[in-house]
Amino acid sequence: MDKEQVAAVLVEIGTLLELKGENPFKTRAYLNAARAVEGLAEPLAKIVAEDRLAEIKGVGEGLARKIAELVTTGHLAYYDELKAAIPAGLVALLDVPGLGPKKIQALNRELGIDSVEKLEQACQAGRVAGLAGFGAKTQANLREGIQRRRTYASRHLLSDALRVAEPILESLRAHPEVVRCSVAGSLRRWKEVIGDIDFLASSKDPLAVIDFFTRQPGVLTVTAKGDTKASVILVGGIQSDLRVVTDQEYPFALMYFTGSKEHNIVMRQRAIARGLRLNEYGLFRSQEETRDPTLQLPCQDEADIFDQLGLAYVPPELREDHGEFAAAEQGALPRLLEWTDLQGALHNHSTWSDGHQTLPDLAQAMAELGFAYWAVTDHSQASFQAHGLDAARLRQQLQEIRAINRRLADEGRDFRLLTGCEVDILRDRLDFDDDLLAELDVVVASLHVPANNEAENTQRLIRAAQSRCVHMLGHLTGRLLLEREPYPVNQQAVIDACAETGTWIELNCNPYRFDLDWRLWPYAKGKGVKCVINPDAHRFEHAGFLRLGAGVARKGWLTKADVINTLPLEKLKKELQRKRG
Ligand code: DGT
Ligand code: CA
Ligand code: CA
Ligand code: ZN
Repeated sequence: MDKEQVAAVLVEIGTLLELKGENPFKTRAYLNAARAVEGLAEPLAKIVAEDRLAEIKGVGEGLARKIAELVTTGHLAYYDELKAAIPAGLVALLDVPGLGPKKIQALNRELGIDSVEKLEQACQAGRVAGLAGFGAKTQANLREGIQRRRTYASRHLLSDALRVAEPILESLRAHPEVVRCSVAGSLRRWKEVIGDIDFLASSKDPLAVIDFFTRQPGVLTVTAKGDTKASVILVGGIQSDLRVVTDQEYPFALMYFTGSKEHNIVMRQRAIARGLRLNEYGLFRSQEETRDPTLQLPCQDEADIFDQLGLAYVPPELREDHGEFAAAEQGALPRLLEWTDLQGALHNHSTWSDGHQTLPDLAQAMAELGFAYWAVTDHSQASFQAHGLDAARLRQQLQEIRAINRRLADEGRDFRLLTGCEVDILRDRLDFDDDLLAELDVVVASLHVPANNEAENTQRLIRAAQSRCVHMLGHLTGRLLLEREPYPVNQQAVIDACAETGTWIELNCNPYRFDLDWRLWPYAKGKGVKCVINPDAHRFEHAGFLRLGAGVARKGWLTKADVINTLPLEKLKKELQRKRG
């Protein structure tokens, strides 16, 4: 286990202990240790190997032993026993938004609630509202949270699915009996939310490959194991299938299992219209369903199949039956953005607000990653919970950034930090005056405290777009995938206003956001609105979100020319002046 995973288990133990009603000091020890582990600069495995865990502040001998067990075996007996000792229903209640250990204890003590089902019934009967510390509003929120969890439980963020899928894919590809191997399904199509992970491999020895798959480190449970197919549950509770086919069938199976279903249906119809049959086994010269190899049209890869059906190769991200057929028929598919086209990012945070890295550390790390620029856009004063900056602090920050840039210039480095801020869109104005905003290289305007009213939110965003100081709108709908619905807003109207005012729209590529949604980018692009792919980074690692965001941009049909942060620094600076000039 790496440090993030270990820290997650420690946090979980702390929560379980609290749920059990243990002494708060003991609980807090686990949370502190989790934070210490997460903040380690060295790899955890190295510290364990050198037996130096107990040297970490906040980690005593007992905790050191537990961490070592987690790192070396991936399991912890103490944790398993603790989980087993607490009724599963109580643990499940932790997943209900708004419920922590204290509230769960109260519900259990006062109303005998020990499961999500019982909580839902109690809410329906109105018995929760009467409890001290709950009230009618909390009761309504709990009900809603339970319903939302139910629909989301079997769905996962793209980033979580990739994190478990990629090592398995790599390992399958290295297996000597595997000829070709890929992910398929929604993951290959780069959907923002994934149901299950589909793997496809070709091999002469399917049994060996299937056996190997079921023994991968990420596999928690094997739910089915046959001659050509296996199903497992992976870490994080994600379901996954592997299918193994012959190498001749591989392109057809890959196309079929990549989907989407809607895309597949049109493909099949196109085949039928040509007197052919397309299925997961092949493309056949036949008027009816068949698997007869003598009728097979030879295809080496997916491109050959598209070609047989009169289409240019359609990248997996576009296979949603959202216009790809018309474009592929006319050879008019765009050449999609590549994530290596990105030169930097224009919405990021530092320790000056709620980010985890200092400005010098950011400059150093982002330059090393090969970026040309990195804008620091910390929160403005209204976002006090995120330590937003007031005007005086922001001006101080500008001084520091300029000093860092002077040093970079002296050292002959090409990389630059850009000054900026993520300014809050308030009810009737922006959180900073135009004078101050005009001093900044980059201004992102975001709505962090929306109204419960579509017209008002839409109006506020449009007004922000009309400001000459605002370069782009940040995370337009405020959604958090699988957690929080978008606030009510007329996105089309806001896009139209951005088109009129020359304002860019962010594609926030935090994996919870991917906001603006890929479904709306073709509309925005049609209106001439430019995209900025922003990680909204609060930590070094978040630079990696750019790769995810580029995939989402591809899914939105965007090319290099549609995305502002593909520009080199000098051209970017010119674009940043355009609205102001
Ligand atoms: P997911 O897993 O819900 O995120 O979405 P997918 O697209 O990965 O769907 P999944 O895993 O059920 O199936 C993988 C692919 O297999 C799907 O994208 C298209 C193909 N497929 C599955 N069932 C059908 C079907 O009934 N008809 C057609 N034409 N294709 C199907
Ligand atoms: Ca799937
Ligand atoms: Ca599947
Ligand atoms: Zn924000």
